[in-house]
Amino acid sequence: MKIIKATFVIFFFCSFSVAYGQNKKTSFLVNGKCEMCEERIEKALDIKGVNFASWNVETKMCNVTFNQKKITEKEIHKILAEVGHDTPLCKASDEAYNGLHRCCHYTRVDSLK
Ligand SMILES: [Cu+2]
Repeated sequence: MKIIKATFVIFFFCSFSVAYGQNKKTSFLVNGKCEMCEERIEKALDIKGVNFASWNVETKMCNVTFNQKKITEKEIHKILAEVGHDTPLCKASDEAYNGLHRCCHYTRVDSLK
């Protein structure tokens, strides 16, 4: 009976750590300007594999928790570039940037090219 109990406890902890290990918390810069950008960024990351996404209009930092089995960090950067926002890993196309609302035209940094 003790062995069964011990096995169960070990199994429980193993499955817990595996599930926990798949989730990664990260924070990176996303260029943007206003609350409309915040909405666009957070909406773009409302996808499978991303558990949490929040962008701060003042710090321009995006906090993301995602499932590494379902999506990679690079893919997240790519998605943000596709909706027009430069990140340190992925630059938005001129087309995507120009498609943004006038008030969202943030200053592009050359180092992000
Ligand atoms: Cu904006």
